[in-house]
Amino acid sequence: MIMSPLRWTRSLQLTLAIIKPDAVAHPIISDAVHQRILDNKFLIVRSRELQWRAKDCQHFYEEHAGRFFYQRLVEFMSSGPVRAYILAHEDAIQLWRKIMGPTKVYRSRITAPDTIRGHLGLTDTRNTTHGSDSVESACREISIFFPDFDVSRWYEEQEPLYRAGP
Ligand code: IDP
Repeated sequence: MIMSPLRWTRSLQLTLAIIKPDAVAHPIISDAVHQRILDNKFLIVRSRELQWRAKDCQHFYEEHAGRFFYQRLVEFMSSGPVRAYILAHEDAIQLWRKIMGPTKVYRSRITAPDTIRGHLGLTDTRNTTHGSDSVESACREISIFFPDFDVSRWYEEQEPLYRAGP
């Protein structure tokens, strides 16, 4: 029996991934990140490119408000287009964070040079990618970038189709 590559035998999870402005500005870098998504067999459920306003960034990163890097982060994330993805995979949240590598680039270069940030990150702020860190944050972040996407409905209606197999 031939299995479709989009058929899965385990449950899928959704996560939100972002390619940050430092990478979108250079297609060779954003293409390399996109290739990591494909190589790791994520299902791309949605994707879009957009230019954030400072107030969008402030809202998205509100948990960091007041920290020393917050203003720099807001300015950077609104400095050029970002590309956002809803990705599906088994344990998508942990898998994408593992592929991204540690937040701080100097650390990822030493301890995880094969990760996206270890390989392509420029600084602790310009660290190439974002990934949700929990199921709750994935739901919140997906709704910010894709307001017409219903996460609960996807889990009810779409995920079983991939899990069911032929
Ligand atoms: P994460 O992106 O690995 O989940 P968070 O702690 O949620 O890390 O921080 C959000 C973003 O804030 C980071 O991706 C990075 O761009 C920026 N950031 C975090 N810590 C620092 C820092 O110590 N210096 C500069 N920027 C930072």
